[in-house]
Amino acid sequence: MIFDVITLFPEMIKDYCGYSIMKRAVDNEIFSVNTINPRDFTLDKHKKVDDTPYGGGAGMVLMAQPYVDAYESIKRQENSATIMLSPQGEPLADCIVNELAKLDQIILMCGHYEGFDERIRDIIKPREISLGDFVLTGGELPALCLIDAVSRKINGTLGKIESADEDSFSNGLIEYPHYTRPREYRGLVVPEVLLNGNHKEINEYRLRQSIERTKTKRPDLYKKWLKNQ
Ligand code: 4GX
Repeated sequence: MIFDVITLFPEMIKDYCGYSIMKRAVDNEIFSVNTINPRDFTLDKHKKVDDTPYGGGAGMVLMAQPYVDAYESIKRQENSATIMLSPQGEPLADCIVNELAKLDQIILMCGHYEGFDERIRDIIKPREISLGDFVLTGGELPALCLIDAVSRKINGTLGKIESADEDSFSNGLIEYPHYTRPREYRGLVVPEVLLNGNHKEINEYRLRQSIERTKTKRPDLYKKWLKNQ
């Protein structure tokens, strides 16, 4: 898998991918993360990437030419998708993440300011994905969230112990409570069932906890889960 990120702030992308599980997977060549900076494709001496909006109004708009040229410089793999991160997109969810994890290449378009000259959308025709109904200052964080979520579904990114099969959402439920040493902390004790080594009982306990928690914390997910039983 190759992630190609079109961004005016490549360091934001590179830095995040240099830690923890992401770093290990990149080092092991499970996937790679490249950045393409539209500023490198400007044609004027001031390297201008944005301009004031036609029709007036606040903020700046990203110019079409540097962005489209940056996009067209990317070598396309056969099995690829181009995604624009924007509050106008479809909300990201586990099923979309699974679908994206099957691709060989994901091109991510990060915007800043008021967004893109509409002709960038007209020409590139990206799929638009949103992280949720709130507004950020730029597309880099949502792009990183998408890379992070997709990369952990790729074989080799997670070790056996971190396995994605036991994630929340893989079974439509949120996670059961976790505990580690010590057995007692500030008078709070670890549930007895987790200490007895009976894995059938432990699994039953965990499933019951997952169901209970989903019911109270995420009634929307619980309804969907019930339907699928
Ligand atoms: N989930 N933003 C993108 C600039 C922009 C505006 C319009 C394209 C069209 C966001 C989100 C998000 C803020 C990233 C505006 N780009 N992205 N940016 N929520 O709020 O994905």
